[in-house]
Amino acid sequence: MGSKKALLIVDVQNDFCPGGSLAVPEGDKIVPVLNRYMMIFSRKKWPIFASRDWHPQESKHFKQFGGLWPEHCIQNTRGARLHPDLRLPKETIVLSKGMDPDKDSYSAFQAVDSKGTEFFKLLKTLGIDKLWVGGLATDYCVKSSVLDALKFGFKVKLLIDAIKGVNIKPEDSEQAIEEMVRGGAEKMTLEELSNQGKKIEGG
Ligand code: VGL
Ligand code: ZN
Repeated sequence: MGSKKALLIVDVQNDFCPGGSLAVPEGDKIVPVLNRYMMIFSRKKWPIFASRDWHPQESKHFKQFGGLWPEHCIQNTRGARLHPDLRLPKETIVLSKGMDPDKDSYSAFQAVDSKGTEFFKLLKTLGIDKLWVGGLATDYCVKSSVLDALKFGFKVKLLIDAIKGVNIKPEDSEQAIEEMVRGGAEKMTLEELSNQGKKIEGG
């Protein structure tokens, strides 16, 4: 039995990058790194998923309506668009989440594709058992997606050169990484990958 991997890029959207309404410090710095991971997956014809936060104008997720956050990633706005420098291969499957005005949906496992099919179902249909995860933000949507993936039995490589956190408290991202690793995620970087050479097939 072969094992199959997929890449999950979490919420690399304008509003989470410098200049956006909920900017993650240096959020855009991970874009070129993610582009390299995408090249690897694309060449191997391994699936690539890109999730996006996709909120209605009014949502309990926003401060204005009792939630935690300034308005961000409102459907069909510039802020909600995936970062323009992200070189998504045309086969990339875009997932949307956060459409329910009554819920905070941080995990990509709460996201659906353009036909409304849930991420978990898509992974099962494709026979995926390993996920490589990068994106924004380490301490929210990346963490939540990774912990869900582990809970559902996927092996996870956390791409620590391709994540950035909000850090409401300065230690939030470090703690999030520890929590993911404790849950079974393995840390990975592009550099390690190139040192390993061919081992990527098995990894
Ligand atoms: C996120 C805060 C609010 C995220 C989404 O993508 O990490 N963070 N909504
Ligand atoms: Zn949000």
